[in-house]
Amino acid sequence: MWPTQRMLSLRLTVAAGLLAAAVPAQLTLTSGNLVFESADPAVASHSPRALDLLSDPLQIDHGYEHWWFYRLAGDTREYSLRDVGGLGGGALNSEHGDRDFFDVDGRGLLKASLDFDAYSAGPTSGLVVSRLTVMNTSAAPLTLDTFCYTDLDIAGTAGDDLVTGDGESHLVTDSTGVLIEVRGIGANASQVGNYPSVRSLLTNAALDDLNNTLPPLTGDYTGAFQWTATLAPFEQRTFTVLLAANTPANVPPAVEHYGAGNGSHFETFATELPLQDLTQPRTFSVRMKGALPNSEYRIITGLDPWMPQPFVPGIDLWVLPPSIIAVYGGFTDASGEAAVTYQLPNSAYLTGISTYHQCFHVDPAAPNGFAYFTPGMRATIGRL
Ligand SMILES: [Ca+2]
Ligand SMILES: [Ca+2]
Ligand SMILES: [Ca+2]
Repeated sequence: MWPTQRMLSLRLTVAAGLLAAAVPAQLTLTSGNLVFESADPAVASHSPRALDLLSDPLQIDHGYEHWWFYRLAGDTREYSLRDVGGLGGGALNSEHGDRDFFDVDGRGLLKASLDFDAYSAGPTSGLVVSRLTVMNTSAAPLTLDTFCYTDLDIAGTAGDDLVTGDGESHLVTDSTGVLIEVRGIGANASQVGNYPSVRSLLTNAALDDLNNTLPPLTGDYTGAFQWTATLAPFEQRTFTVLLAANTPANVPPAVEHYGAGNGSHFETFATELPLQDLTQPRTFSVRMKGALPNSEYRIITGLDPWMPQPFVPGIDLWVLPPSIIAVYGGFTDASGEAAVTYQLPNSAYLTGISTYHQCFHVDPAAPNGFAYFTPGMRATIGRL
């Protein structure tokens, strides 16, 4: 009895260790003096996750909480993105980490990827990009509201912060002069308020929309942005919030998904943003996952997006055909993945240019009988 029990206990301990190792307690990204930390998604709680945001040699924490929420048409409250329905991801390198929610809340309707990128812009400045990409994995259109909540306490002190800005930009500072912008790109609504007014809206059991109470605000800054979108089956959309510390971030790097594929398993993605960095060589990889192992694939890159037309029957092209500048292909690896990596030349003239990408792989089981295709992915070369 005893050895068996002991072995079982050991195996359970090892299994628990492996599970714990799969998703660390928190995600930590560093770039120069910029440090970004986001606590684990919760299993039960709808509370926003703890945020650490440090940006200068003094290494003082200006962050308190930051997280994403959603509500589908028909829901009677907002939900935090939680560890329910399968969770993956982690820190892939010092500047990029992600959280993959395989089946959000186990509802069989949505999958989501939360990507964080941290880039130093100087000894006292840097940019964190927090972007949520969702896909409608169901066979019917879904109307979705997404919310991004942030609580900053500039210089580690709450209650003395001064907020200016508008419905897409909250500029938060205090007497120390540290300035952090929270920018909700393309947000449909916004709200600022003293803790915990906005937080309560997103975490309580009632349905709430942000009411466009905008800056100025003095006190304990909290703020949120809201986007409303209807997604067709297999359509993917990206929502982006920037945390810009002591930098104007006039041309931020960006990766945004658009359009729809012909299945929910096959995706294109990026694990770094295209950054024009004159201090070091940078690359940008267009990646694909979820394809068949060892299957023939193509990755296309163009300079303009396209609304699909009946050009190739059974394929929706999300890149304008005459704008295509590169077609890369081969066979996927044993995991059904592939990637093409571009060098970003050391030229400021590329700043602000967007490229458009889409992936394909051969599979006779696809709805069209020959291939799966992904939604489109737009990448904009930024500079800090
Ligand atoms: Ca303060
Ligand atoms: Ca609510
Ligand atoms: Ca605050």
